[in-house]
Amino acid sequence: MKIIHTDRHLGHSGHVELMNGRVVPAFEKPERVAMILKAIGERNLGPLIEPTAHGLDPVLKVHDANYIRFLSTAWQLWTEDGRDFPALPSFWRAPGMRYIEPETVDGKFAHFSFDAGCCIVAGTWDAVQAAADTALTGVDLVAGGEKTAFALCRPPGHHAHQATMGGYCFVNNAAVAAQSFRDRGAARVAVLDVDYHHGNGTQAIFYERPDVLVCNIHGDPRQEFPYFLGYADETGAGAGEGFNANFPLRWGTDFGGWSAALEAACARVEAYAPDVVVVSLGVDTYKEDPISQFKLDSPDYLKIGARIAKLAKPTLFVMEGGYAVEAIGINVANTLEGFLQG
Ligand code: SP5
Ligand code: ZN
Repeated sequence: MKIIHTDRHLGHSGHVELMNGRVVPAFEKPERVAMILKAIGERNLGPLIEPTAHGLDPVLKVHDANYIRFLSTAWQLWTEDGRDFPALPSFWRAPGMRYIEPETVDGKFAHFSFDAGCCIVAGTWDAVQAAADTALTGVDLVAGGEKTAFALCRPPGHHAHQATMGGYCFVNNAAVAAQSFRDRGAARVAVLDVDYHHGNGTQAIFYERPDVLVCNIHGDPRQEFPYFLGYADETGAGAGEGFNANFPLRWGTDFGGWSAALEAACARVEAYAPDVVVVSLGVDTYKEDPISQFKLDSPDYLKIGARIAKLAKPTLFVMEGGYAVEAIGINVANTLEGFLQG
């Protein structure tokens, strides 16, 4: 399987997040990709290819133009204000407040974010664009007839809404890919999100659409980030009613409980009979993940890959989360190897 990768993600580094009330180095860091590349190379899973430039049009099909303008100018706005350190929001909107883009930098950061998980540095926008191009190059390969491909996106994407960043995510790479498959003639696309966290952005983007089925297996929002989306009763709305499926699981869930949810999610995908599957691949379900609470072990990822292969559909893997840097490469490589052997 071809692995799409560029070192342009390296510009998104030296950033920070808030953890338990303190500013700490971000868990979403460049070393994650280095470890994945190392494991993929050791297993000979496939050649690395560079993404090709696709411009912003495919991104603007799932994100608002004002939001993309903000992302592309955020670092400039921040530094024009005399700040020479990484940018973070420290204000947010509450329900009942106005939805109007402020003119000033802190107001814009507040308007376009839902947490302090999206620190912006000088190289962030270039890395974000490169990640979207990485996903879109994966679409080129799979729409062009390859059985599968792995878009090694960084930063990740599944928490990003139409006009909101959060959870380390700026542009929703998996949603951009799903939309691009639609635009290239796929009638039905299924997104299977196996990241530990609910893919709130992907759900929101396609919530009222029947042409993209979104299935999510994740930490129960009663306990876990992003807290305010991901309940089992969110089944889609309007024309999209019945085309969203959530499988929230309690902290401490092991592979027994998790794989039962995967089976149920795969049954939903099979019933939908999609032309193509986009897998939002997070391995933060791993037992040693520093910010997560599931108990999956490295060999379990071989079985996950094999179950996804059993769907027997063209499949694009898009990288999302996973923060246990020592094991992230093994866990991603196991998923891909399980798929290739399955
Ligand atoms: C793409 C992705 O996986 N994004 C995850 C963003 C998670 N951000 C919030 C993490 C909250 C962690 N809480 C840990 C509490 C430990 N005391
Ligand atoms: Zn995650």
